[in-house]
Amino acid sequence: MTSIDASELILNEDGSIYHLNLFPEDLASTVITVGDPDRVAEVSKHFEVVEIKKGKREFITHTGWYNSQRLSVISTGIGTDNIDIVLNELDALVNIDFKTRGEKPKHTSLKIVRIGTTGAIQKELKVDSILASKYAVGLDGLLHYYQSETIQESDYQTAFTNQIPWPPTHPTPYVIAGDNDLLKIFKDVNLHLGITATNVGFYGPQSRVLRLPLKNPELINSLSTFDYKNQKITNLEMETSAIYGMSKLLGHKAISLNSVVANRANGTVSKDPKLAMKKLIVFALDKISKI
Ligand code: R1P
Ligand code: URA
Repeated sequence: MTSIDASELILNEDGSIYHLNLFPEDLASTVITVGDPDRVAEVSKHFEVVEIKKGKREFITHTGWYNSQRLSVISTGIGTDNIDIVLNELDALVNIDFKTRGEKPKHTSLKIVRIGTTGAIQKELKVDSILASKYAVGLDGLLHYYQSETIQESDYQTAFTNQIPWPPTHPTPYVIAGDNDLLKIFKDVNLHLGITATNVGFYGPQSRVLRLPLKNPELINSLSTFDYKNQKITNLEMETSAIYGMSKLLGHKAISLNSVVANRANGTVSKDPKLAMKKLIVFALDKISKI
C-alpha cells in the first residue's frame, strides 16, 4: 500500500486533518456545506443534539443529530479554491487511514448537500426562490488540475463554447451533472431545477461593475441567452461546479441548493434574505431526513 508523505497529507500535531481540524470520528456521512461560517449554527440549531463543535480559519464544523440521523454541517468560506481543500479533506477523513497514510480498502461515499446563496440571471427566477443545480458550468478551472475528462459533460461543453465567445486567457469551461439520486429525493413543487454557472469572483467574474470596466461586458448576456436542449443557465455563484466535480471524482454524491438573493436580470434583491435562508435550511433538513 502506498503511504502518502507527511508533506502531501498534512496532519495537525494532535493527528487531525490540517485545515478542517477534524478527526475521522468527528464527521457524519451526510455533510451539509455552507459558505458563511455564521450559517453553521443556523443549521445546527435545528439539531436535537450537537455533539461536536470544531473549527479553524473559515472552516467551522458542527456534528449532531437531526431526526435520528447523524449530520455534519461545515462552512467552506467563499470560492472553488476553498472547495478544493474542503472536498479533499472530507474525503481523506473517510477514505484514508491516518495511521498508515494509505487508502482504506473499503471506499466510503459521503452525501454532500450545499446550502448557499446565488444570483439569478433569468427574469422569471424570483428572489427568495430556491434552486437545485441540475448541472454546474464551471468557469473557474479547478477541475482541469485533475484527470477529470471522463466526468465532464462534453456535449454540453461543446454547445457552450460554440455559442459563447470565450477569451483564451480564461480557463476552458467544464460542465458536471448533478447527482440524479439526490435530485430525485429533493424534487419538490417549491424547488426550481436550474443550471448554475460558477465563477472565481463576485464582481468582474459575475459581470458586476462598480468602478472597474470589464474586459468582457457581454459575459452576463451571453450566459443568460445560452441554450442547451431548451434549458438556460439560471444563476451564478462561486462553489457548485467544484463541489459537483470533486464529489464525482472522489466517489461522493452531491446536490447544491441555493436561495436566490438577487436577480441580475431585473435588478431586484431579497427584502429579507435571512428569512429566505431559514426557509431553505428547513426545506433542506426535511429532504435530508428522506435520504
Ligand atoms: C458570495 O456572496 C458568496 O455567496 C454565495 C457565493 O457562492 C459566494 O460564496 O454562496 P454562500 O452564501 O454559500 O457563501
Ligand atoms: N452569490 C453570488 O455569488 N452571486 C450573487 O449574485 C449572489 C450571491
